[in-house]
Amino acid sequence: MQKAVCPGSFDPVHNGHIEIIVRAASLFEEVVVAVSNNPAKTYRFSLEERMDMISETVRAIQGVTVMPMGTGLIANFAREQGAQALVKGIRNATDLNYEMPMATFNRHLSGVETVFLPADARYQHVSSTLIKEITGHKGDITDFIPYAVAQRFGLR
Ligand code: COD
Repeated sequence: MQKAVCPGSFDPVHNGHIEIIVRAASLFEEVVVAVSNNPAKTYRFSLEERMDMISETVRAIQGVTVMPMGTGLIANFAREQGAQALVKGIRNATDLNYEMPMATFNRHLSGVETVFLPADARYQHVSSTLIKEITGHKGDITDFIPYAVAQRFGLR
């Protein structure tokens, strides 16, 4: 297989996401990190900020590019990109239960398979939501976020 899409909100990207992107890049020749921008959702960081933080973090990883997903279906985006797979990180049973029906619908809609990668044990508890909450209370989460994200939070 040649090309995969790693989709997400990445609000902000954290080391759990990055670890999945690195592993996807070791499996596929090309990896497109697709950054969603759902108008119905409120993001802490703008699409441009989220893309900048990821781009800065992954720029040394060969074969990885960062693109806006647009507001449509990820299945259409993946097919337009000529991707063979979507790659998703799975932290626990809740993630799996949430992702399984989407994987089946996405395959039905586009023929694109979903590849689940188990989250690394170091990051199984990490989510963008908790990163924002802890940072809001001045907690130290610098072990779990890339340098570019720490800078945006004013931690570096
Ligand atoms: N370790 C490993 N993986 C992780 C971790 C972690 N600590 N944290 C999150 N992940 C994984 C998530 O499981 C997910 O696979 C990915 O990283 C992105 O996570 P988030 O939280 O940034 O992104 P989400 O869950 O908000 O993104 C959802 C999508 C944008 C992918 C999804 O809603 C989508 O595809 N939307 C487009 C509309 C669509 O096509 N809907 C589906 C219809 S079937």
